Amino acid sequence: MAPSAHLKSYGQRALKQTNPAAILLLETMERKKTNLAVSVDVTTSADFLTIVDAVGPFVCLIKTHIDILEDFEYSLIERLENLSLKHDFLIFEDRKFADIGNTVAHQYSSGVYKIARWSHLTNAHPVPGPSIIKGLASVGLPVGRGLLLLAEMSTKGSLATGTYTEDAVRMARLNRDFVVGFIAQHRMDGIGAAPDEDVTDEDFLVLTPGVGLDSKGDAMGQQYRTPEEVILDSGCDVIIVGRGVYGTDLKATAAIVARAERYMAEGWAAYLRRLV
Ligand code: 5BU
Repeated sequence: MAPSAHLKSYGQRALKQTNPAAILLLETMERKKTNLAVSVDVTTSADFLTIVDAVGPFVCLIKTHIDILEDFEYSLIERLENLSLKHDFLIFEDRKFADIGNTVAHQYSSGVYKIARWSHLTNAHPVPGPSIIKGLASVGLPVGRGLLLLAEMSTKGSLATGTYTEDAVRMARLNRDFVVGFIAQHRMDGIGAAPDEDVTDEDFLVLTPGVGLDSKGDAMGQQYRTPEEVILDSGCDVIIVGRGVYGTDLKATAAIVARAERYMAEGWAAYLRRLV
């Protein structure tokens, strides 16, 4: 049997992908030697841009919740895109779409945020069934975007387990052009496949939130694992870190940079240990 795809380098894996966003992400990870994504969950544009500029050199991806910015103006997007070019990272709006195909297509293309215009990757809950992928793909595929399905969550008591997770993987397999992988806590290769289905070449990206080095969780159900547990033990590809990097003092830029460097180093060391 062929070795599981995640035992190859990010660069080798880029060669086998067809979706432009997946290729860009893997190439960026290889080039910058980082599997760190920072989730910049702050509420003012000034803090947001300062933190993105500070952590930019250390990340492959910046994850946004664009709707939590209190002073959002569309011009922020141009500044974010400039930082993405300056520091060579991709953008992932963690929108967690969850409606019928027609509605999500509007939410993705239009409204205040026009997510498909600037976000290389976005994500969706599989709960509505395959029509959600169809709706989002009608907007995202023509402009080279990629979708991650939420197959598992990091929170205590999450309902996204067992057959729900298996069904998410089956949905992804049927939409390989647009669905590039999962938000999940483990590698998903082969999950839910029929006995006669050949999935040996399958290579879905797994991006994993719930990563922290100095804490096991928060007071609202978040659960943290270390980069080593996520990348080496669970075979995931990207560690997503929010508060572990930006911390509580948003003005302490030097400390934010130091933490980004630490997570980058830990994530990359775990990846090098799993390469065969
Ligand atoms: P934290 O500060 O590292 O806990 O932030 C984690 C981020 O990842 C935050 O933006 C969440 O919305 C996001 N997240 C998560 O924590 N767990 C999940 O299962 C999913 C997203 Br899906």
